[in-house]
Amino acid sequence: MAHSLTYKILQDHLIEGSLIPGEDIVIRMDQTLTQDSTGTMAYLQLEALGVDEVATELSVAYVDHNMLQSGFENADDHEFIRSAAAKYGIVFSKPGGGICHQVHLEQFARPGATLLGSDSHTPTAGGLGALAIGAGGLDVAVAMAKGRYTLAVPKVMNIRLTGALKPGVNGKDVILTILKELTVKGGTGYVLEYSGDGIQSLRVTDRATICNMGAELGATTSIFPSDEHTLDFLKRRRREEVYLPLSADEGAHYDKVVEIDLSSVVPSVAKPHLPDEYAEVAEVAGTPIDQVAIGSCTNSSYQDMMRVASILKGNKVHERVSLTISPGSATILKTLAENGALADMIGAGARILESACGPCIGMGQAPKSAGVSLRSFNRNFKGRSGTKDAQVYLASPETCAASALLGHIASPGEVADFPEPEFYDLTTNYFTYPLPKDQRPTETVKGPNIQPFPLGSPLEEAYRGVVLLKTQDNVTTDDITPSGAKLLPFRSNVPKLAHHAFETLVDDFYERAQKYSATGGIVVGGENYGQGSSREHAALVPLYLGVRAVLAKSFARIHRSNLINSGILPLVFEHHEDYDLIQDFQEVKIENMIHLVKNGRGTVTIDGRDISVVGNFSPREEAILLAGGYINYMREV
Ligand code: MIC
Ligand code: SF4
Repeated sequence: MAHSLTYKILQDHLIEGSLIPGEDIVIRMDQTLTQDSTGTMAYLQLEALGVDEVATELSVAYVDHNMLQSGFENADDHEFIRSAAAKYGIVFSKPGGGICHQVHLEQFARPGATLLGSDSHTPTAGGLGALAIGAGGLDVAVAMAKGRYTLAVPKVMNIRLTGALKPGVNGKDVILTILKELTVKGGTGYVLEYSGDGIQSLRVTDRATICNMGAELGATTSIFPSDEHTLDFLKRRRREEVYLPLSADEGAHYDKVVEIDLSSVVPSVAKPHLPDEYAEVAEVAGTPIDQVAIGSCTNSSYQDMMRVASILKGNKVHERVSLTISPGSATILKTLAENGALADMIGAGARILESACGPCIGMGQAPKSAGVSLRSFNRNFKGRSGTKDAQVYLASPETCAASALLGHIASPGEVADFPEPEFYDLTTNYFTYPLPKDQRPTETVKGPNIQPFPLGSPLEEAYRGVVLLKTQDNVTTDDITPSGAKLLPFRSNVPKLAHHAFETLVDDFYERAQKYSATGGIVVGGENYGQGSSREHAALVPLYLGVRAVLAKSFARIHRSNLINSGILPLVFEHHEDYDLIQDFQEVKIENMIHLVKNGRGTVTIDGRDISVVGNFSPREEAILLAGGYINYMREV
């Protein structure tokens, strides 16, 4: 049978099961990556699994999120991760080495490999033909421990690109256009597989940008074929030995096909506060801006930086605008320093930040009150920038740079191409490679900020509680467990984070949970509940606060898994209109929870009314829920 590229890679890595959409399979994970804000939890969980080294071909622990070190907390986290990497045989990438997805693309990703990362933008490596999936920390811990990952066989959507990009338009404009077509939940349940003549006009870095923001569509991952652009990318980094040409079989079956004509793509933006709030730059041109931030795992490649430098060269950033630039990796920053592009940026009045996530996750550079910020990033959720009433727009680095000069949103015009270095001098001095097994330390270092994580309890027969909170559609994990400079230091401290649960939606969730601590309760959601970040804190914090179930119209993939892994029931309304009847603080009864989980459907009684709910749990998910979470389940099997 003619297979998609996705199914070819899955087939090649299959350990258990068969490729039937919706069925669980177990695949071999060649590589894993973690970053620090989810990594602390992943390494605590790896310790709890009791292995002595990783079972993958390569695992890398990056530090790129919590970089402010305004107290001992971040530094403690870094030290814990460094020590865990040394103990378990993992490559450690120091702070300053760069953003995990950019560094991984440059130095480690390879066509045809499987990669699991504790970050939702792990699919960036799909730009190089890897099958790269984002997951919660616990799934990544298990992949490190056993080299295996269980997933439901996804459907595959073919995005056929025709035509060629016009000058001044790049991968970011393409993915914003796709977001307009498909919306933030349009990719749910699918791998997005790109093909068509149009891919010839996309370099690996543009492809990586497109795969990166597939996360904003809710897709399981995104992938491009591996071709001469892939070979060129690898050659320039002296890594051509990992090259493998890869594409779908002729006549491969796809569950859905979408066609995009690249020549019709124009400079685009996402308006506040969702990545699918599409507008052409021309429609919002002239909007005054206060801040421009260029960088993030989406758009911080050498190509992106050079195009920005060429726009800034010899010009002056508008006096009202604060322009920040964070190159994606130490290698990129060093190359820019060597070829003079950094001087062009500084000369224009840009603020150069270190190679890290920075403003993308609210680690500094919060805009002023009600400020308008234009960013080359991937997410513009309300409050994520650190300023609740900021208006954040997303655009390509070229649009950002041109707008920074003018002080308002503006079209980038045509940016001249630039020569790419024949060879990049890949910076490896930020890496610590693991020692031979018999020389590795046997202990990890845990400062006072590293607190144990909560564990669920085996499923009880009957349950009584209240509706602790009813939310709307598209609630993000940034809403459930906010991040930013104030909270990122506490990613290894769930009790502390709990005080801020749902704080972008209501200011008293913690008090509500305290008031009903005897029974706990449920959270009610609309469509696409838990979209965005992979942070499992968005499940662990509710677990800690006594949330037993989340009842929603639909769930985002990673968050649903994280809920199950923590032992919280993700239930879906059978009839969406029942959602309208529910209010905060109504009484909740579930008479037969075990039966509900085993049967995959049942009844939740809210305010005396029976509501039909569906679980659709796989046998494995059922066993995990009955055990009260993945760790309990692993201890049983
Ligand atoms: C994000 O972009 O939201 C993050 C921060 O990288 C998260 C991970 C996290 O919450 O730590 C992600 O995308 O998974
Ligand atoms: Fe970092 Fe932002 Fe990318 Fe998340 S989206 S990994 S915070 S740069």
